Amino acid sequence: MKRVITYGTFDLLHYGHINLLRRAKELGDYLIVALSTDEFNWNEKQKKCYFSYEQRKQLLESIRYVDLVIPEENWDQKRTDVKEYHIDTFVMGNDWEGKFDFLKEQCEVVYLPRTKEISTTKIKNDLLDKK
Ligand code: C2G
Repeated sequence: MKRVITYGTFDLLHYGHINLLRRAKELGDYLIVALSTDEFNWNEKQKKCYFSYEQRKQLLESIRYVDLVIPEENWDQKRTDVKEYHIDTFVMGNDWEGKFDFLKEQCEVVYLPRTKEISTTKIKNDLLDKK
């Protein structure tokens, strides 16, 4: 069984995220999503999520492509995650191109093209403009 992992915040879940998760699952048989915790988002990415970790986890667990959701609590857990979960393929959108090549010693590293026209930031801005 080929095991795939990807990481992210997945706030205001949208079809760009779904496109990523679908393609990630197509690369294997079992997809793990390491979901950024609220603390990690705020402390490390300065992101204030609209949905809490538990709400974002519930949304991800309802997606047919996702087999397991685990917490992403720091930048440095990827090496141990890959080992602990026997990961064959690490996947991220290509806005992260090259950033995680250090994992190539442990597993395949794949960067997939982002879905261009959508982002959580765009959704928030468009809603503000409509006010
Ligand atoms: N994504 C995409 N297309 C979009 C928006 C996002 O393919 N229009 C992808 C991103 O490239 C990423 C995943 O969806 O692979 C999750 O996106 P974010 O929630 O924005 O993740 P990010 O904040 O980049 O966190 O340790 C890695 C970080 O946790 C990644």
